[in-house]
Amino acid sequence: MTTRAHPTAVLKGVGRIEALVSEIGLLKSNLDSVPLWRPAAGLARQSDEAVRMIRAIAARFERSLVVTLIGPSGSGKSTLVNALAGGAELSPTGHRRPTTDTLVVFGAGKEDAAELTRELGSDSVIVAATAGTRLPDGLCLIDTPDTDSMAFRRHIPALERAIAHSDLLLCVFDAENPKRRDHADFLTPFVVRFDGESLVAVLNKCDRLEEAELKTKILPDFLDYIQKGWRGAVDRTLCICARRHLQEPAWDPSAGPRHDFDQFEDLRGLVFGLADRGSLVIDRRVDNARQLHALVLGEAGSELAQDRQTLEAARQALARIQTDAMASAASALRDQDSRRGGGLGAAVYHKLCMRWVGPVGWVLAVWTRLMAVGGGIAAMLRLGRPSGGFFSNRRPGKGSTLADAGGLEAALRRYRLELVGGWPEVAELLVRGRFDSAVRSIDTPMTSTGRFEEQLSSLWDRAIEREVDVLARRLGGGWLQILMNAPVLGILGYVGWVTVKTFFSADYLTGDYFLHAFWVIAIALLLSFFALQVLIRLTASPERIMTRALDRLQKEIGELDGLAGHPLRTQLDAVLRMAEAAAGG
Ligand SMILES: Nc1nc2c(ncn2[C@@H]2O[C@H](COP(=O)(O)OP(=O)(O)O)[C@@H](O)[C@H]2O)c(=O)[nH]1
Ligand SMILES: [Mg+2]
Repeated sequence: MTTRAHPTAVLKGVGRIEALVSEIGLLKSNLDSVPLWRPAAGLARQSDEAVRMIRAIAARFERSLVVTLIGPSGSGKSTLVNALAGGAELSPTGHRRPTTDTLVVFGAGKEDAAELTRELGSDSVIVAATAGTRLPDGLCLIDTPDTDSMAFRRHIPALERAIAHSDLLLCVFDAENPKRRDHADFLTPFVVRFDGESLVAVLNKCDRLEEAELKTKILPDFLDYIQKGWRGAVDRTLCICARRHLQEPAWDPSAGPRHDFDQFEDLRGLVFGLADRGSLVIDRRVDNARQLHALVLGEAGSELAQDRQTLEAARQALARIQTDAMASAASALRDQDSRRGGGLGAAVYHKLCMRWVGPVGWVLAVWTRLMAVGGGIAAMLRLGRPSGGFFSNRRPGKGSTLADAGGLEAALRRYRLELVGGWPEVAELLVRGRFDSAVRSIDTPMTSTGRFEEQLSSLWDRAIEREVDVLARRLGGGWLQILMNAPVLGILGYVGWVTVKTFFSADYLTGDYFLHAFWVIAIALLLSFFALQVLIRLTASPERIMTRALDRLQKEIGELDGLAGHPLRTQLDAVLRMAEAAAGG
C-alpha cells in the first residue's frame, strides 16, 4: 500500500470514527423507538446510510488519496486531469460531446488504483496508463463523465459511487459560464457531505476572460453564488487555466490566453501535498466522516425542532384531558350511593380483633366470628390480604368487570367519555406534529382505559384499606384497651383476691358467692363491650370509611397516569426528549 500514514494516526482516526458511528447509532436507535413520528423512518435510513459511508471511509484509511473531478460538460475536467498528470492526453478531451463516457481512474500506485477501480465497478471504469505521468504515489484521480450530457441519467450511479469513494472533490466550472445553476443544484446533495476543506471549487478557462473583470466581478459573483447554492459548504476557490499545462495546448492562433493569472500551481500543490502526507489524508477522511455525522445529526435536529412546539402543546393537551377525565371519574364515584360497603363494618371488627387483648378482646373475637358466620361474609376475611381488596374480592376473576362495584363502573364510564371528548384536539396537534394519522382513531386513547381501570380500582381498594387501618389503629389504642378492660379486670381481681384469702383462712365461700360473682363479671364485660361497640359505630361506620376513602382517592387520583406505558405517550415523550437533546447539544 502506498500510505505514509503513521500507525498511531490511523489508530487515532479509527477511534474518532468509532465515536462518530456510535453517536449516529444512538440517534438511530432513538429514531427506531418512535415509529409513530413519521420523519423517524427517513431519518433512520439516512443514519444507516451515513454509517455505511463513514465505515467505508474508515476502511480506506490506509489507501491513496482519492480526488474526484466533477463539473458540467466542457468545463475542462478531462483537461485538468491531464494537466495534473503531467500534460499528456490520458483522458480524452474535446469539443464533441460526450468525451468521457466512463469513470476514469488514474493512479501511480497501481495496487490502490486497481482496488479503487474494482470497487467502483469494473464495467464503467478503466485505469489509464500511468507511464510518464507525474502523479505522486499516494494519489488517485477520477475523471467523471459529463453530468449534463445525453447519457446523464445513466451516469448518475457511477458518479455517486465515485463521490462516495472520494476524499477530495474538485468542482470544475467554466469561467465563461460559471453559473450553471442546474449543475450547481445537482451537486448540492453531494457537496454538503464533504467537509469544507475537502471541497475545492475550480474556475477553469480563466484565460478566456479579462484579468481585471475576472478578479473584480466574475470571481466575487461566483463565490457569492456558490456559497448560497451550496449552503456555505465550499472553503476555497481557485482560478486556473488547465489547458496551458498540457504538453500540447494547441492554442488557436486567434484565441490565445489573455493574461497570465493562473492558480494552477496552487491547486497542484494542494492536491499533491495532501497525497504526500498520509496523516493529512487521514485528517481529511476523519473530517469528511465528521461532516457526514454533522449532516445526519443536523437533519434530525431540524426535523425535531420543526415539530417540537406542536408536540409540546400536544403533550400538555393530553395531560389536561387526562386530569379532567380523572377528576370526573372521581366525582362519579362520589355521586354513587356511598352507603354501599356492607363488608366494611366487618372488616373493621376483623382488624380490631387482631389488636385487642383482655376480656373485652375475647368477646370482640367471639362476636367477630359470629358476625362472619351469621352474615356469611367470608369475603371480608380476605380484606386483610395484600393481594385482594374490597372490590377485587367481589369479582370472581381478574378483569371480570367491576359491574357490582357500581361506583367504579360509572367512574370508568365518565373517564372514557371525557377522554374521547378531548381526543380530537390532542390528535390534531399530534398529526400536525407529524405523528401518524392513525392516532386520530378513538381507539388510541381507549387502549389505555383497561390500564386505568386497574389503576383506579387498586387505588380505591388501597384508599379503603388505608382508612380501615387508620380507624382500627385509633380504636385499638392501648389506653382505650386499658380503660375498657379495667372494670372487668378490677372485679375479677377483687373476686380472685377474696377467694384466695378466704381459702387460706379455711373460711370457704358458698356457691352463691361464685354465681353472684360470675354474673357481676358477665354484666361488666357485656357493658364494656357494648360501650366499645357504640364507640366503633360512631368512629368507624361504613359511611364514614367510604367518605374518608373518597377524600383520599380524590387527592391521590391526580397521581394516576392512565396513559403511562401507552405507546403513543411513550413515543411522544421520546420525541420531545430527543428534540430537547438536539436543541441543547
Ligand atoms: N481556453 C481554454 N480552453 C480549455 C481550458 N480547459 C479546457 N479547455 C477546452 O474545453 C474543452 C472541453 O474540455 P474537456 O476537458 O473535455 O472538458 P470536460 O467535458 O469537462 O472533460 C476542450 O476543447 C478543452 O481544450 C482552458 O483552461 N482554457
Ligand atoms: Mg471529460
